[in-house]
Amino acid sequence: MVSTKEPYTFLQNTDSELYDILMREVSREDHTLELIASENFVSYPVLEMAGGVMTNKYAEGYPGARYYGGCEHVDEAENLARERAQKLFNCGYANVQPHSGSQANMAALMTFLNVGDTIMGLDLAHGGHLTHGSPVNFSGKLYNVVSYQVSRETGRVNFDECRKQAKEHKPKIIICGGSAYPRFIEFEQFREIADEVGAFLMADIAHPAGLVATGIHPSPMPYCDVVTTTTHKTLRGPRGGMILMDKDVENPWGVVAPKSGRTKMISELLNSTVMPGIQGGPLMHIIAAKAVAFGEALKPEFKTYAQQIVDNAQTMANALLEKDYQLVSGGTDTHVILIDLTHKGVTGKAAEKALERAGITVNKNMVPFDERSPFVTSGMRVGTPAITTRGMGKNEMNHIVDLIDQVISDIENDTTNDRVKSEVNTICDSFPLYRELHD
Ligand code: DSN
Repeated sequence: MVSTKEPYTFLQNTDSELYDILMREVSREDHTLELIASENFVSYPVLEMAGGVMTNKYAEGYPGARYYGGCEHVDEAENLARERAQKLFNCGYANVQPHSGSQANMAALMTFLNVGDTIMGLDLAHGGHLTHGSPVNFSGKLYNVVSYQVSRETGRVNFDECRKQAKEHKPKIIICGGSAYPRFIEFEQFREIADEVGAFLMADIAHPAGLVATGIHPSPMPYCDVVTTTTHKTLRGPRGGMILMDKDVENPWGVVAPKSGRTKMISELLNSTVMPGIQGGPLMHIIAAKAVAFGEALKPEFKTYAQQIVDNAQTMANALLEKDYQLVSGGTDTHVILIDLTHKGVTGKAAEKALERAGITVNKNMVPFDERSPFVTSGMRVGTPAITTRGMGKNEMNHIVDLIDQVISDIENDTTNDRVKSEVNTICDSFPLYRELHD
């Protein structure tokens, strides 16, 4: 268990090789500026629960109906996680067992669809996600995929085209949301299209979940049949996934309970797709850590924090625009900024590498209509959850953009890189992270 008084003593005494690796990672996280939009730093309580003894427990099934004995305390934890998730998102159903966002998406799709059905999702290169129909993912292999895109002019979803595609291809489900879409997800507009073609609507709010929970981003609940998310991005919980529904209703596919002949609720089908459908034993230490994180997110100060994430992203976006960077959609409503580096003459790959040498972690990212491969890309994605968690604000955002610009404008110059690295260290020292774990 992690103790902040004598951290990792057992590991240190028994496996110095792994202890050293862990300490190097603690130090890396502390001494770099983490701008990967999907990453964040959990609190000590979440870290303690995630590193706790519930990792030992097998608990296939759901609270009150497990396949193993001794589940009374993990049941308490999972019930709290579900209750807190429902409160946080103001909804009637939560399944907190998916190991990841991809598992949550797989369970939702496998519940609502048959193999071979048509799905519509945002093109990966336009900000979507692998599980929204990429040919290299289960979603692209099991289903017939029609991808919608953003408009070249606005960088926002092209709803005219999306509607035309939906009318032509009659998808059974439309997925909205993605991993590099800087704007609010337009749930209401997607709902209209879904209704026009008789499709289900699924929202993947993995990225803005913390902003949704605090009311900063619109809620998908009134519009979507099913909602999936991760728990570790803006929501600041442990790495994991979750499935939500506004209201539980009877399934429309005529699935009945074998003994009673009663029509099953969609929640029952979702639950059984997660387990035993695609997962076995739930990660009870992570589910309990999700409960801790949801408890934190229910506190009023989490709203202040979530607003600061967005304020920081907007400060950063404005500073980038002032330095003549092109931003997809011209800015951001959220924690994500997608930068098109084409006219700077730098690839995403080169920018990511140079910035990493300078202690700034970002990821290369395709931009809409990108002519480069996903391994090179013309863009990079930056995000503010992690640096906001460290307590950074407006001054630091402007300073960080200045540092990014110095590196990108002089990408081959090691001296520039070294100078930036030393400024990064100074910033990190002013906003220490997990220092008790390695000092
Ligand atoms: N890998 C996540 C991201 O970076 O957005 C999505 O799964």
